[in-house]
Amino acid sequence: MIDHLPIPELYVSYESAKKLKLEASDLPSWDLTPRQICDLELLMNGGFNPLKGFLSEKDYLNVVQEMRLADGSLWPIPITLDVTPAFADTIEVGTDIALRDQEGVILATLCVSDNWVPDKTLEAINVFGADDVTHPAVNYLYNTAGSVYLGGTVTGIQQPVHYDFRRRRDTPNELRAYFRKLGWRRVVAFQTRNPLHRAHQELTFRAAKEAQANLLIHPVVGMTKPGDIDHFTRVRCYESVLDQYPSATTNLSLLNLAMRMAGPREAVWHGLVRKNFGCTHFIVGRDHAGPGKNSQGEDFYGPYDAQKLFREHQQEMGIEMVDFKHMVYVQERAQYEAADEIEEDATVLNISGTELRRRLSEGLEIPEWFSFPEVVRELRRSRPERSKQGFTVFFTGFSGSGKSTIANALMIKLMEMGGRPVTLLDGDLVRKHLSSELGFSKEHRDLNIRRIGYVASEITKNGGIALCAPIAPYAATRRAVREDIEAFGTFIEVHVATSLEECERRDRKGLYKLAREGKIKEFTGISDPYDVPENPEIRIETEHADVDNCAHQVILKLENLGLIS
Ligand code: PPS
Repeated sequence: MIDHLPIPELYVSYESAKKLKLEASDLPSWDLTPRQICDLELLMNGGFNPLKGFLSEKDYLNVVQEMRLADGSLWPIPITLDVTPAFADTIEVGTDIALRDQEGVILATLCVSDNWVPDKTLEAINVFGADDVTHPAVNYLYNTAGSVYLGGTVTGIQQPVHYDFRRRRDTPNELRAYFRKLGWRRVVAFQTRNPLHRAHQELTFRAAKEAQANLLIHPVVGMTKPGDIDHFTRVRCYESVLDQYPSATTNLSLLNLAMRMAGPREAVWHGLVRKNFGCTHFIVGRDHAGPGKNSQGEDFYGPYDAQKLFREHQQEMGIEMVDFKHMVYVQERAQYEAADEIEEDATVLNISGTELRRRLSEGLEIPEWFSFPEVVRELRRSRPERSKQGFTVFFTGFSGSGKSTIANALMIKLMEMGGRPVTLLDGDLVRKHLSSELGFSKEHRDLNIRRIGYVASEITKNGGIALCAPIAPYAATRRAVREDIEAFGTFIEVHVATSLEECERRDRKGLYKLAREGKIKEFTGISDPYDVPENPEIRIETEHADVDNCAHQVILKLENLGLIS
């Protein structure tokens, strides 16, 4: 039965918030990252109950090692405030800091009780099951998160502002009140980060029927797996599917959670959060919140590990698991049925996620038995076929390797073809127009490349072609740029693999000579490192081909990927 009592929130009253906001403007302040904003919202509104703030070191270690807070309460995912060492150095334990959103609005204060350097390897292995950066959360942990954590209790001033789908966003107490008002006594929640197709509609409908419960479609709109369909598109898809359910049985509410893709631990976390939102049942599927393959090409988690861990804890959690029925389309009977209930000789039709993406990107038919026409229409609107999508070609290589020359030739060829705007972000030009204050330290190079990545991602998002040609010596930074771009379109890394000896022999700008004489410091290849790309989409050997041929190799790859026709 639903627990209709309100869940504790961390907000202070309206009057106190006004006063606190004024006082907080003098405090040291931390600008929250997008992930931290998601975490803070769920801390403040009770979605992460019983947490009262960002984890202390003691709670963190317990969560990492035992999946429990220091007081023994079940909690599988560390909710931590990661900051830079420079910021952490200025913060004394016992002081308050202001937590601001990305526009500088103060959302909360944090009374700092802990300031420590975490053992990230321990966190990666225990929480995510692998010290492998192909796992998106492990990659985030090592390459995005700050190296110091601050812990302490949070005092909530105001909710993060959302301008989109406002009527579909509910706090735990708002949803609890909604269930109470409608007299819903049993509610089964469906977690998703993908659009709903007919199979999902069938399984959620059946799950609700089996549990004799109402249905809450509770998609994540905070952060999901890099490369997922954006939440704007997904929510329009969900809304169009709602009237497929018997009227007044089903509700759609958006959850501003930042997923970690932590499989079994994540399933338990999702369950605890849904319990806070007033649900009595939770659907757990095959490979729930699985991040895909690891660097060895194997799945990170077993397909039913999440169900197993959830089942072990469901009593304690107070929310019951409904296992996901794998629904398949049976052609003879023109309907969806549970895969384990159909006879062997039935003709089963299926379209995998990969096949769906292929059909969308190539503009091919998506049959009505698979999805709803409104959903397909929305997907096509936001994901035009590949030859109309934006993309980025990212050249990397030593100074003088030929990056700019090949990128220029490629730009001309693409402009000759027409159809999409082309922008060249050449290393030298970027340093003149965007990064004129930067030098060549690791920090400055990273900043320079992240700026290029940001501009390229905007161009890609808006359907253009970005050609980037910096040295970009660090693999981790190139990888971060790839992620930024792949959220919107294709990223093609081109390693211009001219050897250092050849670049130095050419020495077109006379810089190698100066670097050898020690007159230029931190010079890539001479006195500064270059991580050779391990798996670029293209590797070009310029010593055996002329510029036209090098640019043509890229054109062939773009054709091969369906990006140009
Ligand atoms: S980075 O590392 O990607 O930020 O470098 P990038 O912005 O592409 O470098 C642009 C050009 O700066 C010249 N230059 C140096 N390169 C490497 N190391 C040092 N210390 C250095 N100082 C100046 C170099 O000619 C780069 O141009 P390209 O086009 O690569 O020859």
